Amino acid sequence: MIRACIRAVLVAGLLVTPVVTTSAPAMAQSLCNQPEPPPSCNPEPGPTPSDRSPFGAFDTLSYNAGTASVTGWTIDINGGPNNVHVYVDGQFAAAFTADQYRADVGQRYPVNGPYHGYSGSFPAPSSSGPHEVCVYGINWPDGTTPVASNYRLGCKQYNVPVPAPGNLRLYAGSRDIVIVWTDNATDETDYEVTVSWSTSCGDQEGNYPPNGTSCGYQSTWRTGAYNGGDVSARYALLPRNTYVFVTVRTYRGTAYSNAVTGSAITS
Ligand SMILES: [Ca+2]
Repeated sequence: MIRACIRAVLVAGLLVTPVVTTSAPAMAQSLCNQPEPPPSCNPEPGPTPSDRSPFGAFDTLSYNAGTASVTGWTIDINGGPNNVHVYVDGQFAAAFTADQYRADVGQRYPVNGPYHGYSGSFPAPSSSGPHEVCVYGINWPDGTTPVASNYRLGCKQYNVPVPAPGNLRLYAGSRDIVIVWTDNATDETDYEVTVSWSTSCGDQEGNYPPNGTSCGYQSTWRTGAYNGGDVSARYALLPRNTYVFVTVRTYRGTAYSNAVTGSAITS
């Protein structure tokens, strides 16, 4: 009876064996599950993670006529000199190597020394309005993983003022005034014109000097955008012999230029 059972197990084993031996990955995995797995199951660990992001500062930004300049410093403790990348309004603009002498950095970080400064100039947008400049310290890797990220040293803004109208000219008639200026802007939304004067209350057509209480009147309107040259506007229905004050400003997006002003007297 026992021998019959053993024979039955052996037969079952013979039947099962071909199935097991064709499953190589299962065999390899099982080797690593042993109490003392072979060396191939335990590869040498990699180097200890030690890469660090750079640090530093974005010290100054200047802008003049389509050229921006930046200065600052950055240190990567893993080596260097590392680079900085400059972005303007989110677009890559320039790269510089931080290897310039900065006595103050050397005093503050004597282990790293003074040669970590950067400075440089690059073309920058000249359209009127604010522009944002951001500087990133680029990581100097030390070969370990995870690789440290770059570091934003800072962001600053420069503003290109909206160009004011040029060469304001006023031509007053008896009841009207013609206003002429030069279009100095290339990207204006429009111009704002204000004409103001004073005359006697309730009598805009009265003569100068007005009798009775003086009242102020003002009219403001917007012109369109222009493509250079002289722009002309006219305001009629003014009282005669009246002092008229005129203001013109360029408008773009959310900002006005400085105002140009002038005055004339109707005849
Ligand atoms: Ca690093």
